[in-house]
Amino acid sequence: MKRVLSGIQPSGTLTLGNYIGAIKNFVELQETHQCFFMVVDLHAITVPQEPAALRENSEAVAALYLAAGIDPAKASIFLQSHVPAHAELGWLMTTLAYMGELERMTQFKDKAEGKDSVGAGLFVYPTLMAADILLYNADLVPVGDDQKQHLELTRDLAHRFNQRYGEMFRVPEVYLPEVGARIMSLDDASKKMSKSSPTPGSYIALLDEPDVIRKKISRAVTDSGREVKYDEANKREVSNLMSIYSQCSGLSLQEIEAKYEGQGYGPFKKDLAEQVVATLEPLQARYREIRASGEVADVLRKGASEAEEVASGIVRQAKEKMGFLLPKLGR
Ligand code: AQP
Repeated sequence: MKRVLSGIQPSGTLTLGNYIGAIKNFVELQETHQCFFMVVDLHAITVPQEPAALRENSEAVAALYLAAGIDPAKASIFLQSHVPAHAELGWLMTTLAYMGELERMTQFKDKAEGKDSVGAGLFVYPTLMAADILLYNADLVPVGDDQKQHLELTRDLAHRFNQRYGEMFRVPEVYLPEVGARIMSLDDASKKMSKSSPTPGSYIALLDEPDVIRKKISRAVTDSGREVKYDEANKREVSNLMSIYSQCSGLSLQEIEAKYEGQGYGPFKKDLAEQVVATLEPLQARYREIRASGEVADVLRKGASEAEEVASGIVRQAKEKMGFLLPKLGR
C-alpha cells in the first residue's frame, strides 16, 4: 500500500475549508492507502499560541478527525509533538537548507509582510515540514497548492541528503487534490478561508451552531448581479459559494446552475445554508460524543506508537549516515 502523510495545525477552530480541502479527502484515502494523519502542533507554534488554547485545539482537531470518519483502525492519528523524531529530523534538515532557498518561500514572505518582528520558527518551518514527510517515506502528501513550494523544497533536501550521505530518503511526489478544493473567505474571495482569520464572519467553523452558519451565509459577499453561475474570473464570490454547495450536496456545478436559473441569490443562499448545516450537524453530534467519551487520549497514544515505530528508525538511520555516534540499542 502506498503511504500518505498529512496534517492540520491546531491554530484555531477548524473551518469548512479544512474539511473540504483536507479531512474529506483523508477519509477517502484511508480506504486505499496506509495513512498517517497528524495534528501538527509544532507547526502551530510558529506563530504565538495561548497555551490553554493550543491544548484545547489539539484535542479538538483529533476529535474532529474521528467525528469526520477517520478510523483509528485504518489510519494513525497522532500529535506531532508526541513523536520526538519530528523535532530531531527537523533540526537535521534545517542544517541542510540554505538561507536563500528559505527566503524564497512565498508563504514566509506573505506571513512576514509588514511585521516588525518575525519568529525564526516561521522562517525555518519548511524544514520541519520536510522532516514530517521524509520520516515516513511518504509516497503522497495531499496539500493545497499554497504548499507546493514547500514540497519542492522537501524534494531538494531529500536529494541533497542522498547525494551527500548516501541514498536513503524517498523523494516524494507532489500530489494536489482536484481543482475546486480551495475554499475562499466569505467576505473576501481573493483570500482563502482561514481558521486564524480575525474576522469570524469570513469562515464557517466546523463547530458553528446552525443559526450561526445560516447568518454567516446570508451575509456572505456576492456581487451586484443575480445569476447563479460558475465563473471564477468574473464571479469569484458566487463561484466559491457554488463550490461549497457542490461539495456539501454532491450536485455538480452545472446542476446547481440549472436549479437556480432565473431565481437570484436569495433562494440559492438559503438552500446552501441548509446543505452546510446538514453536512455539519451529524459531524458535530459525533464530535460531542467523542469528546465526552474521553477516547481521544487512547487514539492519540496508539497513533503515536504506530508513528514512532516508523519514524524512530528513519531518524536513527539518518543520524548514522551523517556520522553521529549512536547510543547502543537495548540488548
Ligand atoms: N480554505 C481552504 N480551502 C481548502 N483547503 C484548505 N486547507 C486550509 N484552508 C483551506 C487545507 O487544510 C489543511 C491544513 O491546513 P493547516 O491548518 O495546516 O494550515 P493552513 O493551510 O494555513 O490552514 P488555515 O486554516 O489557513 O490555518 P491558519 O489560519 O492557521 O494558517 C491543508 O491541507 C490545507 O490545504
